[in-house]
Amino acid sequence: MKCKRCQDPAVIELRRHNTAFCTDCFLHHVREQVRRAIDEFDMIEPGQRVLVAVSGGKDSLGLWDILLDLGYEVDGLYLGLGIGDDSEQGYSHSSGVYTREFAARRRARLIEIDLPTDFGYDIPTGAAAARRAPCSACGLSKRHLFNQAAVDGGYDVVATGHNLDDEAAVLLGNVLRWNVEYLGRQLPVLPGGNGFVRKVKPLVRLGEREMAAYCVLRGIDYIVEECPMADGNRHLGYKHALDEIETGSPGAKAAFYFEFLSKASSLFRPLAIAEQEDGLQRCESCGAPTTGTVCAFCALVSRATDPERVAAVGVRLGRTRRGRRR
Ligand code: Q46
Ligand code: ZN
Repeated sequence: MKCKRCQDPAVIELRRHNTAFCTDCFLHHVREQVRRAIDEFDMIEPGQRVLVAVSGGKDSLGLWDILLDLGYEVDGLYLGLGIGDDSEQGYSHSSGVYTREFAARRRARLIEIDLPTDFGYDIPTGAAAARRAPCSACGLSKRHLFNQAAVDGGYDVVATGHNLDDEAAVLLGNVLRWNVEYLGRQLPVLPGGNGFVRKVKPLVRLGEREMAAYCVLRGIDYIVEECPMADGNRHLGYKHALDEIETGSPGAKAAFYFEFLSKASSLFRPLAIAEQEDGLQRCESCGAPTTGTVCAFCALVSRATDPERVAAVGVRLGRTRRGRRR
């Protein structure tokens, strides 16, 4: 198999694009897909400061690498979730190590926030104490803290490593339940304003396999292990279902997502806007925009760190210390 661009031996075949590339042409293709996504959806203006949310995985580290190579002023933000035990193999511990190694290698600036140290809870215990699903408590913590860090640091844009597979899976989940507010907000760019920093997803034109290949070919070490809390997560089931469809019909995933954006997304937009702009005020505890008196994050922290709730969770899970049984 030859590279369709330069005729050298190919290292990867991309059935969706009906093409194959050698290493150099593949790296060019990946950067080009990111550049096109940024242009097409007006994600980042020249000279804007970008904060990329990094988890130590292939998507976020790959995105940081690509944005640096495309010449953006981009710093990283790593959020320690306290998932897994404290050993070197523990999930959060090792994802932090991969992230720091990448930042040091690229001489890039990394901002770190650690939930257990800075806010007094970890995701497994805090979510149980607050009676929320782990991914719900985790998503809420990430959304709030990424936004807050961007506001505090004077960044114009927060970039996340959501790829085409992620976005198509979320879309499938939202369509299966006709979650119209979520459908109205499922965009590659969420505009800023009202205390929210602009959010962008520059990897929407790239799939998981492309990002994994990018990292391998660029020599970027990343955490391969899935988050242990993802077990049984509906999102993973939707991904597998879409992978099956894609195998028989290459390009189906991209068509599903991009045709939604061009043909249907605007129909749901008014519902989402109404929800976001209705009665926003400042959280009386942290100052973040919220529809109540206290924002959802501050409410989560107060429940997740409530000594009685945490003790009850410890007894229920038979825990002797943080994350021991995970
Ligand atoms: S990190 Fe957090 Fe994910 Fe783990 S707890 Fe769920 S949401 S699965 S991207
Ligand atoms: Zn708050």
